[in-house]
Amino acid sequence: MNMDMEALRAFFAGRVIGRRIEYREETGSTNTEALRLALEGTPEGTVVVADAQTEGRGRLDRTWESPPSKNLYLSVVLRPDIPAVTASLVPLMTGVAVADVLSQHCPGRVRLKWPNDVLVGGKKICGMLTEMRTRGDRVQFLIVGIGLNVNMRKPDFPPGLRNTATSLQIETNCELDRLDVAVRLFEALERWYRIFLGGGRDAIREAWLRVADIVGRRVAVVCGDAVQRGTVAGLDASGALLLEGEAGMQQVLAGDVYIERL
Ligand code: BT5
Repeated sequence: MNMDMEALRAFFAGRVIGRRIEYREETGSTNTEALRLALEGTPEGTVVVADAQTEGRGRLDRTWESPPSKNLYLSVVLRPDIPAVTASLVPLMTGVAVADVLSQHCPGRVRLKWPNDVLVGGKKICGMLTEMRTRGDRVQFLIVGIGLNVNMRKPDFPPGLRNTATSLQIETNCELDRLDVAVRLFEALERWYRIFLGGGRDAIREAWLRVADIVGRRVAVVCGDAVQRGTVAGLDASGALLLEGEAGMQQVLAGDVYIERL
């Protein structure tokens, strides 16, 4: 055991992501737990990992299914010294990092869905929830939450999700070591976070668009009662989706994207 801890510490030496790891057998939400630690001043790169969540959260009060012993539920504390308005690329950066890891298992089948989903074969395998605290107009910290279905089998999903959700186990027919997936995820996040901090915003947008494969497609974006329709032109500098519609170019800041089939 000590040997393992030493090896893990050596692995994370000099890195940001994973420099402190807090493991919980069960927690309400790793994002809530990470928020608590961030308010207490935990260093950047702290990760909260849980085996199970009892109140896993998506956007807009949606639930994230988080049964024990199956998947990865984790939240990373980031403290970039940047204006808050430039933080909107962080969710896209996270998606690109997750896609890097998943592409090792499912090459050519991983797609990013704006703003925060990762799909394999058209089904949702990962959801991300980024939350931010600001101080004045600057970022105080960000909590990047990632829920990744690793060893979930079809019957483990509630019936309503069985046709829309998937896992690495379902896609590859292999049971995977969650720790191994987590370590590769930390590595990918470290790589892309350095690119982000180094000003590589174009690289992030380009990588995101490549994996999303959505430019030129007709989509409907639903946000509450509002629906915006158009052809995807790309992402603007802040990571907002650009739609070419009848009224010209529109910027989409929030919503769920549906590809319209002709
Ligand atoms: C998300 O929200 O996709 C963000 C999910 C973030 C979860 C992580 S887990 C670690 C951290 N701690 C938290 O409390 N949250 C983060 P959204 O785009 O609103 O999608 C939510 C929808 O995805 C639900 O309404 C379901 O339709 C679907 N869903 C729920 N659980 C799922 C699962 N395990 N796999 C696939 N789809 C799921």
